[in-house]
Amino acid sequence: MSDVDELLEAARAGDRRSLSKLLTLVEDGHNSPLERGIGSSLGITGPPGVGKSSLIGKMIDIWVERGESVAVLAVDPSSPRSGGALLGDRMRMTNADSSDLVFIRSLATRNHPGGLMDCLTAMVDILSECGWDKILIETVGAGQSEIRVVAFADRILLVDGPDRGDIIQAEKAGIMELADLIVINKSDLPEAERAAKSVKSALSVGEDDSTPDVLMVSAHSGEGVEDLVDQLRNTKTSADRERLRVRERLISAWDYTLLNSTELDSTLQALEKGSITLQEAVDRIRKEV
Ligand SMILES: Nc1nc2c(ncn2[C@@H]2O[C@H](COP(=O)(O)OP(=O)(O)OP(=O)(O)O)[C@@H](O)[C@H]2O)c(=O)[nH]1
Ligand SMILES: [Mg+2]
Repeated sequence: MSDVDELLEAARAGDRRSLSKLLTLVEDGHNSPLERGIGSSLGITGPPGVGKSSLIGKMIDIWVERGESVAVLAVDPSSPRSGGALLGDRMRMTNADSSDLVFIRSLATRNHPGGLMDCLTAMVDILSECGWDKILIETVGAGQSEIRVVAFADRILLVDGPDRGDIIQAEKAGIMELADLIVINKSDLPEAERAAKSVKSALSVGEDDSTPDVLMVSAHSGEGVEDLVDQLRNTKTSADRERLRVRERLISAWDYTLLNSTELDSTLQALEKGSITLQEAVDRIRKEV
C-alpha cells in the first residue's frame, strides 16, 4: 500500500492527523487517491468583513448540536488573526465531543500559481470520503480570482453586509449571479433591513423560480441562523448558475494550463522582444499541451 492509501485508510477511520497529512500531500500536488467529484461542498463568499467567519462559526454550532460534522476550507483567510480566531474558538469549545465534529483548514492561493483548481476538488472529495457531513469553502469574494475559487463549490451562499458599499462590491465582482442563496448579515444593525430590500429589488428584475432567496441573519445574536441552516438543505441551483460555475471552472483550468506551461518563460521572452504576436504565443502554448 502506498503512503497515500495508508493515510486515507487511517483518515477514514477518523484519524485527524492522517487527514491533515493527506490534505497537505494533495495540496502539494500529489495525485488524489480518489475518483473526482464524489464530494459536494458549499461555497461561502462575500465582501471583506461582512461576517463570513462569524456566521460560519454560528452555523457550525447549530450543525454540531444536531450531530452533524463540519469541515471548513478557509481560502486566504484575510488576516491570519481572523482565520486563526475561528480556529481558536473551535478549539476552545468546552464539549470535547463537539470539537471532534469540526475540522478547519486554511489554504493560501499564493502557493498555487494558476489557482487552487488542482487541489480544491480533491480536498473536498477526501473530506467527503472521510465522512464529513458538511464541507464549506470560505473565500473573500472581492474579485475575479475569488469567484474562480468559489465556482468549484456545488452551492454558493453569498454573505453581504448592510453597507451599500459591500453590496455594490458583491455586484461588481459578479457574485450575485452565482449565488444560490443570499444572506444579509448584521441584521442587528439599523441599515440591514434596507440593504435586504435593495438586494431583493435588484434580483426581482428577472424573477422566476430560480431567483435566490434573501435572508437576514445576525452572526452576533444568532438571529436567523437556524432558518438559514434549514433553508440550505433545500436550496437548489439553476441551469444558468450551473453554466456560469462550469464556465468559471473551465477558465480556471485554462489559466492553470497556461501558467504551468513549460513554454511560458520562452513565450514571454519572445513576446517582450516582439518576435512573435500574441496569437502566435497562444498557438505555441497550445501546441505544447
Ligand atoms: N454588528 C454585527 N457585527 C458583526 C456580525 N457578524 C460579524 N460582525 C463583525 O464584523 C467583523 C468581521 O467579521 P468576520 O467574521 O471576521 O468577517 P469576514 O467576512 O469573515 O471577514 P474577512 O474574512 O476578513 O473577509 C467583526 O468585527 C465581527 O465582530 C453581526 O451579525 N453583527
Ligand atoms: Mg473570514
